[in-house]
Amino acid sequence: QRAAADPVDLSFPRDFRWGCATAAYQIEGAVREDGRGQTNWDVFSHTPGKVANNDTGDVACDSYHRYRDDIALLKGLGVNSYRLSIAWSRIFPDGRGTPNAKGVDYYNRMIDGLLAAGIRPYVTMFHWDLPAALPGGWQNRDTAYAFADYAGFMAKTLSDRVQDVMTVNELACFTDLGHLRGIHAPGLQLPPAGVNQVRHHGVLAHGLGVQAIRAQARAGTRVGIADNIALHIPAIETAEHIAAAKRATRERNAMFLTAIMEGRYLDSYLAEQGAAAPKVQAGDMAAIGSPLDFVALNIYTPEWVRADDSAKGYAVIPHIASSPRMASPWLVVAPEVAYWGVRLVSDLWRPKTLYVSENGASADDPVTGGRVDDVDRIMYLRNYLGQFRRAVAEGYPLKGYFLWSLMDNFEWADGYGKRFGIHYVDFKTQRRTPKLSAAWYKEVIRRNTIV
Ligand code: PNW
Repeated sequence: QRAAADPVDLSFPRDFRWGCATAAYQIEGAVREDGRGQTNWDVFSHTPGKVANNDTGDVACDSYHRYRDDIALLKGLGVNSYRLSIAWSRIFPDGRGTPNAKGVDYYNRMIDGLLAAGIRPYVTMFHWDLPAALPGGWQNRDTAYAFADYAGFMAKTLSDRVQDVMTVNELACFTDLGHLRGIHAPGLQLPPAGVNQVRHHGVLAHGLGVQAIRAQARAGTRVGIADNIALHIPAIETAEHIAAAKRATRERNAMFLTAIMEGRYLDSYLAEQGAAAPKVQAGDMAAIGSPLDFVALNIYTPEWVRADDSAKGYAVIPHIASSPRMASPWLVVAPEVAYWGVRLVSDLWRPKTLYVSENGASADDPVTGGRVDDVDRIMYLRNYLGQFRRAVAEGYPLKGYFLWSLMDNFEWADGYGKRFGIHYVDFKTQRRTPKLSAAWYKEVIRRNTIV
C-alpha cells in the first residue's frame, strides 16, 4: 500500500502558449513623438478630475524608448509569447489617411526584437486609444470603417512576421465604460439608444476588421478578439444551475460576443431594448458574425448565477461587501471563473481555439528593502491557473495564457495607483524590478506546471 496518493498532475500541454500582456497607451508614453496623433485617452487624462491623481499616459513606462528592456524582461521570464497592442494614432495620426512611417517602424523594431528573442507576438489592433481626430468617435459609424482600414493595413504590414491578430480589446469597456458610465474616455453618459449604437459600432468595427485583415494579411493569419464577456459561475455544480449560467452567458453578452459568434442579435435583446435597439444596416450582421480562428477571454471578475422560477430562469447574485477582492474594488476573487469561463464559451459556441488574453491582479505591493514579495498575487494567479488546468484536463481547447501584466502601468481611470505588474516599475526612475510573482511565473513556465 502507498503512503500517499499520487500527486495530482497539474502540467499543461507541451505546446501551451505562456505569455504576458500589455497595451500601448498603458506602457508606451512618448505621446507627442514621431508624429503620433492625439487620442481620446490623451484628451481624457488631461481633463482634470477624470483620472486618479490626474495621472496621464504621457510617460507611462516609457516603453516607446525602452522596448528593448521590456523584451529583456520577457526573455528573463522565459515566456514563448507576448500580447501587445498597436497605437492606431502612431500609424494613422488622424485615424485615417497616409500611414506614418515612423510609427510603423517602431512596431517593426518591436516585432523583430520579439522574434529575435524567440517570442511569438500576439497583436491587438485596438486597446482603447482612439485617434481623437475621428469625428464623433465611436458614436459615428464611420469609425468602424476607419478601424477596418487601419487594421487591414497593419495586419498586412506585419503579416510576414505576425500570425496571430486580435481585433479589439474588451468591447464592454470602450463602449459602456466610456459612453454609459462615463468613467473612461470619452467620459459620456448617453441614453440607452446612444449606448446601443456605440456598442453596435464596436462589434461592427470588429467584424469589418476581421474581413479587412483576412483580405490583406497572408493566408494562415489567425484572427480573433480579446473580450471581457460577462462571466458566470453556476452557484452549485448541478445540471440546472449550469444551464442557468450558460443561459446567462448567452443572454447577457447579446450585444457583444453572442452577436459575434451567432451573427445576429438575440430576439430577447432586441425586444428588451425596444425603440433603443441599435440601427443595423444590411450586411452588418454578416460582417459581425465573420468566422474567427480563436476567441480570447480576459478573465477577472465573474458573477454567480443560480437557477430560479423567473421568466429568464436564472438570477444573478450580487457581490457583497465581504466578497474577497484584490486592490481594485471591482476585482472580486473567484478562481472557478477560469474554468467556467472557458467551459461555457466552449459549450455555447464551440470555438476551435481559446486563449486567456488577460488574467491578473492588482495588489498593494509591499516594497521592502528593494524587494516586492507579492504573495497575494501569487495566490490569486495560482488559484486561477488551477482552474484553467481543469478546463484543459476536460478537453476544452485552451491553448494559451497571457498574464496581465508584464509590469506596472497606467491603469486607466486608476492612474498609477493600482499595480497589476509582475515587475515593479518605479515611475520616477523607470527602473523595473521583478516581484516575487515574476520568479513564480518563471518557474511555472520552466516546468510547464503549476508550482
Ligand atoms: C482590463 N471591470 O480592463 C484591460 O484590458 C486592461 O487594459 C486593464 O489594465 C486590466 O483589465 C486591469 O484592469 C478591465 O470593471 C477594466 O470588470 C475593468 C474591468 C475589467 C477589465
